[in-house]
Amino acid sequence: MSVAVASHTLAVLQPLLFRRSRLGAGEAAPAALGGRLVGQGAGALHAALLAPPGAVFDGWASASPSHDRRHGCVRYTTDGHWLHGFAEVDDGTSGLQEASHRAYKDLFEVLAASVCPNLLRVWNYLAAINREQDGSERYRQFNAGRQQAFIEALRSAFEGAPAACALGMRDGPLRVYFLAGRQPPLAIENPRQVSAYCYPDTYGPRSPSFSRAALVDVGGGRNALFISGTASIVGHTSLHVGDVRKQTEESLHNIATVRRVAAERAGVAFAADALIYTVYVRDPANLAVVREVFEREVGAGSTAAREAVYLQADICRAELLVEIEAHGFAHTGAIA
Ligand code: 3EB
Repeated sequence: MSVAVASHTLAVLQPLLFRRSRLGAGEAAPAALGGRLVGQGAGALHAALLAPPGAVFDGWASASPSHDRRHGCVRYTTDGHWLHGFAEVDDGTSGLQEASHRAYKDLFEVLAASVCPNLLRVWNYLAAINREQDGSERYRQFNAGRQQAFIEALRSAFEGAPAACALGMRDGPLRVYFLAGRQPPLAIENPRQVSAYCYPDTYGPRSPSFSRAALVDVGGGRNALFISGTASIVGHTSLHVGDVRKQTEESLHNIATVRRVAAERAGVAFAADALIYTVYVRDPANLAVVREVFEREVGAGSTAAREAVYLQADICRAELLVEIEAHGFAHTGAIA
């Protein structure tokens, strides 16, 4: 094959594929880029899987061959069209601010040296997110290190930041999973909420660096919508303190608003019942109520209800009892 043909082939975006698999189902993802394991197994998140039983792997893939690489604290896989990886840092010695700075510094170095420099979606997991340590809450320390790394790498920590989530695990190192691509995503904000990167400093001296959602051309005439972790926050205030039912309803109202804004931008609907959800529940005793409200919203018999994953995790504000993230695909032309 001539070089000209090879480079022409590379110019066509290889479609990004996603599969949520129950472990043991025996399905092999094609040319897997990597993903997130929850439940049992080596490398699984340090969080209890409340439902379904067993283990679940959220895997990203494309049809082209990929290569595993390492850089600093980052392990990643890329096929030249998409890049998935994770940074892992034990914050025990350095402290969490330094750990999150290092995770993001290393992952930005990976992206800067790749043909996939654009961060689309980030999943942040850290132990004891609400614990006070050395005079400040660990989530605030995480935010400080993250924002500093964004700014040093000349990345937007504000408008145009990737979609993200940040959850508290029972223990373990800081782990930051990330998905990147060749083209920048279109950042989506929620008109019911103050953008997280504009939160007042009562929530911490350095604001969180994420957008409410990201819309991405994933090839094959499809767009992906990545909806960030979404909680019971209106404006910048936590609502329904102590009421898990209302918090779940408010979170889903926020997700519906983000879906509507994304649909306007993409010119195509992202139906609630067609998304893939992860539901983070602080207190496992609240699972039944959260699930009831969630299934009522997305439809009891829907694929979304059947495929949803419920994890026990701490949310980044101590008063928040539930957080929901989602992503999905829609067939469409280019993003308007
Ligand atoms: C919020 O809306 C809830 O720090 O990356 C949601 C999604 C939240 C992402 C992050 C935090 C993050 O502020 C918490």
